[in-house]
Amino acid sequence: MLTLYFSPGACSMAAHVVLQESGEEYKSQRVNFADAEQHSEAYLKINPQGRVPALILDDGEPLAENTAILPYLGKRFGLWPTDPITEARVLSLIGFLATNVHPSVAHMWRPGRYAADPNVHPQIQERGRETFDGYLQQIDRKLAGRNWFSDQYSVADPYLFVFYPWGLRRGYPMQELKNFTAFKDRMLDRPAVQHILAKEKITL
Ligand SMILES: N[C@@H](CCC(=O)N[C@@H](CS)C(=O)NCC(=O)O)C(=O)O
Repeated sequence: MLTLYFSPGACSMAAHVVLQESGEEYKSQRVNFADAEQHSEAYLKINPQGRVPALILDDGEPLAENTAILPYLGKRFGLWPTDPITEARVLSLIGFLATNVHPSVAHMWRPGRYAADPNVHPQIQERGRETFDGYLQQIDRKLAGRNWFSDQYSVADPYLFVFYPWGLRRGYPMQELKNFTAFKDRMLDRPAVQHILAKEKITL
């Protein structure tokens, strides 16, 4: 059975939704950031980067990184395109979220990752905010006239969904992003999304 290590509202929520949608039995294990459990000796054996998500596979071996976990789950549960070009496009979207959008958020909320000197943190945070805001607008444009991030619903959608509450938390006027907001509402219609939001105690 698969086990997901997650933290409420974190990027691990994407894999959590996919596991819930799969209908397959799975376990989920909360990693308590308030107690710095992600840096504990036990958790570092699961993911040496001290981050969630981490997925324990059927053979007991851990798998880290959204860029690996989401395609794996997508292929296992039929939320992944079979056509090579469409697959490349979904990978491109996942890569965009993992390596562009997510780091801009880390600049806002985890400036200590980027500079030891706290005096420069406000500058790093400001740059993160500007960059994140630009990505939110870019995502909104990309969603114009479409239901999902790619042509069909895929694991890229729960991943994209994570960034909507993050935009609210950042204080961006998310309602102004009409296409992203309509996408968020479509996600909220899905029972698995409702279930995981309740389980992780996330309100939108
Ligand atoms: N590249 C990783 C990034 C994972 C990541 O940064 N996770 C955050 C939560 S969204 C985390 O675990 N943060 C804990 C920390 O910074 O101490 C992935 O996409 O899986």
